[in-house]
Amino acid sequence: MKLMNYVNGQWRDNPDTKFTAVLNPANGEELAQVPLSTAKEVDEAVLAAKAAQKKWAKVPAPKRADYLYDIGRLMKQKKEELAQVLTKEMGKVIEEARGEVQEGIDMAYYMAGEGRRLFGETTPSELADKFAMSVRAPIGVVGLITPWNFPVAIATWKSFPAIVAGNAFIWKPATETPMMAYEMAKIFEEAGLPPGVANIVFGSGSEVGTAMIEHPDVKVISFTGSTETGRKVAEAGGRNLKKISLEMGGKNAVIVMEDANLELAVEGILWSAFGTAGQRCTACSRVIVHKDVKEALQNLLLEKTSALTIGDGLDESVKIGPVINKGALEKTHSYIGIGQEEGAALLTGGKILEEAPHDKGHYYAPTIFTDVAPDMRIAQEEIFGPVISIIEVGSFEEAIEVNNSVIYGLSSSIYTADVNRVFKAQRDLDTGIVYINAGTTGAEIHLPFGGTKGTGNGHRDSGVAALDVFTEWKSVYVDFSGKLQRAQIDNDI
Ligand code: UN1
Repeated sequence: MKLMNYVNGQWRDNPDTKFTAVLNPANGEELAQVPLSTAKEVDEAVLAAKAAQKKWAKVPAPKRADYLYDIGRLMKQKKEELAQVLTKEMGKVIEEARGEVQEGIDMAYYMAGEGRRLFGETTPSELADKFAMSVRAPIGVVGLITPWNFPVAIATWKSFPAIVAGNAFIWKPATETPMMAYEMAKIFEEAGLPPGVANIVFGSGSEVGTAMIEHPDVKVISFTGSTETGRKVAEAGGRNLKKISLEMGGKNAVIVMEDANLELAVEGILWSAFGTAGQRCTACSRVIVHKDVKEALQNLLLEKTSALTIGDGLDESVKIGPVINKGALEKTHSYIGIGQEEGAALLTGGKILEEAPHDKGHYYAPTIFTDVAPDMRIAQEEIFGPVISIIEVGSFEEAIEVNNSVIYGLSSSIYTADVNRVFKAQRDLDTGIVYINAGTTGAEIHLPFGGTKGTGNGHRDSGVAALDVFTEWKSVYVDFSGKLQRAQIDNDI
């Protein structure tokens, strides 16, 4: 199957376009061919989006939201079909794929509700017979660049607020996972979204992404991906005076204090560390444990890890799917040598699974390092694979300090029974998301999603905060005095 761009409500192909194969990471099977579009296709999409946006901005927000209710309903109807495609192209296990599609459905209904709110503010004027208010205005054409690890959910975090706020968008999905975008384009079409409001241009970041960032008519770039790429997006976007919203890496930790429920903590760690084969920006990759319970926690972790089944995510009994591609496999594996050289002890895993039934896909054994020092590379750098580092600490204060000692600040978690520690932790953990007695993953769509430090640049996806990315404040003054009233001058009442 050859995928086509979706521009101005049409499926477009170009005889000169080159393609690349989309491969199932579980078995290497070719699923589709994805176009590698060029700046020309981006220009065409922006032109269509610009024309469509002018009309779309005039559609009342509750009516714009009606399309999102339809999109949500269609996603719900096709939930299983979408989840199957998602597992095939991305590799995550089917249960998680269903969860991800559900995240998109939730976002559709949540943002549809915003169509009847999109609250602004009324403010007293300093002058008599004058009315002042601030309203949220659409921005125009916006560019969305999304990653392969959450090909549908993250796209909905960005595209749905963009739609309800009255913008038109160009979406560049990751070339590894274009099929979910293709499915979403079909849903946009079926929901009758006016042509040009939603446009999808497939291709690489260096070609399509760059063309979007450089285009003068694209006013916002909302990007999720690595910190390294995000920095380039910010630099190019800055030069072009764009609003840039970045969601990037993480080095998330679970803290386990001596008063924690260890069984519960282990379940949370395994789910957050090895779910999605560790390929979430929220994945747990450090376990910071109090010395009194380190041994017990380690033993439990080892026992439960050995029971995890690894394989094709379409098999309902499988708990860990493949990593996305060979590059990811190699990058993950390179950290084993790095960790060992630094003096960490490998407790389990540390290998690429190469024998049947794992020989055709990209499978990595869930890996646990212990005796890790907080400043080792394995405890500082984002690996984005199923690897955790256990770090021992002697106190609550030290645990917080170690948690905050990385350049990232996305998610953190603490297991403790002490209510004072709970409140101190939620205040002092320097991350955009904090969990108490739960792992580092599982953010809900109606709360802001994002992080501090090297994880972001102050913006948030999802939640009501997403509207701040896709709207601009407009302050409106209505003078009904019938005479010239001068602010700051005629105000001595
Ligand atoms: C990501 O990690 O890239 O909070 C997104 C979570 C999911 C979203 C993760 N709801 O783990």
